[in-house]
Amino acid sequence: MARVVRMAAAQLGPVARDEPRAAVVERMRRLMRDARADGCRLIVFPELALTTFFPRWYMANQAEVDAFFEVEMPGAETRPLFEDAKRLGVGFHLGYAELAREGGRVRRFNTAILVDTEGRLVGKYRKIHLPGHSAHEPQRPFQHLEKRYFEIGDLGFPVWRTMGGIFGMCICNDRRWPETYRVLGLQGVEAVLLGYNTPTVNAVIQEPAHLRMLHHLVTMQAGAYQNGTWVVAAAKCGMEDGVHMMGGSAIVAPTGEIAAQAKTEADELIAHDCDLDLGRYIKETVFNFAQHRRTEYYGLIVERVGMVPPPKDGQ
Ligand code: CDT
Repeated sequence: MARVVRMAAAQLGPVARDEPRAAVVERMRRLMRDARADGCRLIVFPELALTTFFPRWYMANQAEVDAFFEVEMPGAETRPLFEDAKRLGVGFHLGYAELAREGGRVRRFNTAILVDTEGRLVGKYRKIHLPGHSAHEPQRPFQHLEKRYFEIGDLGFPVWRTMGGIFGMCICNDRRWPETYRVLGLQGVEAVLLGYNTPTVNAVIQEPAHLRMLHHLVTMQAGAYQNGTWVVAAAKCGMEDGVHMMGGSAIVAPTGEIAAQAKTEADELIAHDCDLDLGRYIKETVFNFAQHRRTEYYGLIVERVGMVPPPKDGQ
């Protein structure tokens, strides 16, 4: 019997810097109700969904930065999402800035959680590929200070057996890296859930908007096909506090095909009946890892971080 889970990507339009958490949560709750009405069992919200994408600003005052972080999950403002999950029977993936007190110190991560259809928190992922820079670079039209405001995630790329399938998570820039999908693929992932905030303009080099969209889609399509998994990706997009953020939320099938894609740059739900067995033939044939992977030749992937070209003639 086919294992079909109807999944949704809940794209969010811009969240203004002064928009209260409670107002954003109300927008998300409406999308959850729409997802329920559409028969969905799982909904994916964007990266740092509860606030504006604050790494675009340099802030010297840590208290000002910390105002964008959640110190508990659920907290007073996010609890309704958990209650709705249980009441509606719709699980969710949510990205947020996490302030944790661990080992006697304060730690800050760009985090995503997975909540099941009973409203239980079943999984947590902390973003590993943090893009951007750590020092203020005033020459840029806008900053991308994820390396300043977050630590590198320390939880690896786990998967969870829940809601009838095997689910993994990553966050935004992680989706561009084949390593992300392969580590999840080696654990049999059937759906990779992710949110993103991607500026339409490259702040350091001229790059046409159509290429930005191509790179967003092509990496997810390759990751899906090469690991026989669904990929469900939700943007926060539109003109947010003066910076245009890319839309293009998508549900990608294990075949690499785009099954659904957002049309707007506003709050929008896209949904698809995802057959979790669709990737099985890929996992059992062309990408049957046990039969075909040649790990004896892959050592460089973990031994070497940066590219080292061979010496030039005579050197
Ligand atoms: N949020 C996030 O990871 N955004 C990046 C922008 C890259 S430019 C520094 C992304 O990969 O979409």
